Amino acid sequence: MKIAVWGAGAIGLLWGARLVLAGEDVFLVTRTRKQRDELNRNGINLTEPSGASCCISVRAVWAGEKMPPFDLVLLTVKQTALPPLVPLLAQRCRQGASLLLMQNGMGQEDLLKAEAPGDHIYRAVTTEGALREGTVGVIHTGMGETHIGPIEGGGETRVIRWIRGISHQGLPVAFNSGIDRLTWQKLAINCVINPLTSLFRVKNGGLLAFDFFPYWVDSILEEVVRTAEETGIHLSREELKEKVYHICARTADNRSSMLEDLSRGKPTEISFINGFIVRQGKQSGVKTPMNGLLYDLVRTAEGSHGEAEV
Ligand code: KPL
Repeated sequence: MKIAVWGAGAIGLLWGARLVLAGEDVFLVTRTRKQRDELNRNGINLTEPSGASCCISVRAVWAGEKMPPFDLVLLTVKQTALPPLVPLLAQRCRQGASLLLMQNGMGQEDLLKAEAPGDHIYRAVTTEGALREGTVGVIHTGMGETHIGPIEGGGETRVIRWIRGISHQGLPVAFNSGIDRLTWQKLAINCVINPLTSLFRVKNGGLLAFDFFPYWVDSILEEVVRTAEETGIHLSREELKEKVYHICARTADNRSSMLEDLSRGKPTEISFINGFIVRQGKQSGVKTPMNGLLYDLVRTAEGSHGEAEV
């Protein structure tokens, strides 16, 4: 199976390295020629959670150049980078290829379904920590697990057999037929941590010190739970609340991806996180004032780049 890891950020580099080590036929697709050249010259510099590091040779191609047709594409680019990629993906994939979405947030599946109707779409939800270092380096900051499942049911497929195969080779992945519920749970966590850390310019653990935090957690999660319910997904607010506190504590020293984006003047994924809840709420008649407020505030902050962190 010819595999592409499309997007060589932290998760892309981590998965590119792992798949090469597992002996898979994999290409890393980069946004820039510079990163392609460096990867082809130096490989991926992977630092394990133990601190040990090694260099892994990879084949990298630039998104705009000729490449072999792929059977499976791991999409590790941000949601914001996806729309212009969709026509390219259609050209670079074999008919009936599989796409594996590895981003935060929800909302781009419809675009992919419309533009690549024959393709099978899977989603991954990961609890692994990875931090990009320079152009070709990635630090694996925390072990975790990645659950993968189809976004629309279906029987046994080549990709499902592949997931089982790589999990037997020691890669921390598991097939999960209920990936929708896990995706909503991850979305709920991102709806709380990402906008609040970026608006208050604190690391994930910093949120725990704010008096207002419990109130915000309850109100944001309540809206997410009610919105999810309308799509047939049952979530428990109490369980989500526990997860939010647990992640804030476990990743206390991390800057959320949205805080990173905002500080660097890059577009954030807010439209696919709180913005997704607002859109879903409008469709189903659920009021979402807290998520709406956070969406508006982050959109406003996107206009003013690079302020100092508190
Ligand atoms: O997924 C994350 C992100 O930063 O996007 C969390 C869970 C908040 C960890 O930082």
